[in-house]
Amino acid sequence: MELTHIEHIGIAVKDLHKAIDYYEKILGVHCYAIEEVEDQKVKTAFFKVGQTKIELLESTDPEGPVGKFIEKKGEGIHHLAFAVKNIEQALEEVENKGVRLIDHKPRKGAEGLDIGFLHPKSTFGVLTEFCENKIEKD
Ligand code: CMX
Repeated sequence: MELTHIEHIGIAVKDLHKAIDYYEKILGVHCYAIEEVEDQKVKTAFFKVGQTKIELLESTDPEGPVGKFIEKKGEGIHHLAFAVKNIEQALEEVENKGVRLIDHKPRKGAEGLDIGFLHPKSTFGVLTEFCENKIEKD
């Protein structure tokens, strides 16, 4: 398995537009995309800082993963996403080493990436995502 870089850091927020204002007007980074991911029950906003992205996540459903996270823990860092070279192989490899997976097979996430989550109870409390950009490779 090869992790190439930190693809993005996911941050749960209550109000996407207020959070976008902070990143744009105070930190001076440009929001280059807003996208709803229905499957994940979130609306996302993306910023680039070097080759790492910041993904802001506003829940669209209190029963979704981000809605439940905010209810329990409040706003804050929600997950850490690593870019991997081969997501199917990376998920299989960590599972064989005893890590509990949320996704046994990749699914489609924001920006068309293939994504898969590792359970935070198995990863020292950090919800961890693997991402592979198959679009760039086509
Ligand atoms: N980071 C760390 N720990 C987390 C967590 C997070 N983001 N979300 C939940 N947990 C913890 C809970 O606090 C709970 O801990 P305790 O048992 O000590 O209280 C534990 O994980 C299990 O929580 P749960 O109530 O049993 O399960 P949930 O229904 O809250 O689901 C999780 C948790 C991680 C399995 C679920 O959120 C999930 O499947 N996440 C993956 C998908 C996702 O997060 N999508 C949103 C982002 C999409 C995108 O990037 O586009």
